[in-house]
Amino acid sequence: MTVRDSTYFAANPRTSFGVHACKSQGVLRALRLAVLFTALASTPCLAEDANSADIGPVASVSMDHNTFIPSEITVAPGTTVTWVNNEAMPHTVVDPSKGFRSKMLAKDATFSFTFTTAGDYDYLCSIHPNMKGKVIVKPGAS
Ligand SMILES: [Cu+2]
Repeated sequence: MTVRDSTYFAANPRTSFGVHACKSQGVLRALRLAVLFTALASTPCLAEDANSADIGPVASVSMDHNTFIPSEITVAPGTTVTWVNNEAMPHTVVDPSKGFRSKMLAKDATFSFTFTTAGDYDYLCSIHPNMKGKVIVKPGAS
């Protein structure tokens, strides 16, 4: 069943996810049911949310007006921080010393990093080096 599903998805990239697969024409009923059950079992449209929910606490930082907002946050170890670019200007999230580095983030793009080790993480946008932020990872922070 898994193999057959994979074949189906590969052959029909436009209908790989979710509801539309169930409505497509010319698909065998058995495959449609298999896709439906697969969708119910794994909820592919929500897969990313489900994964991050397993990791632990979360926090978010916006990028807008060439600024990280808030510019400094304090989180507990294990927190996944997600940066969201809320403007048309592209940005990156780069920590030169501790090693996380996003790709270029267009509007509405996100980058997430899970902070497991306590410490201060200064980061910046490599496109706009004056655009700086800081994540403080501290046990007991919420
Ligand atoms: Cu930038």
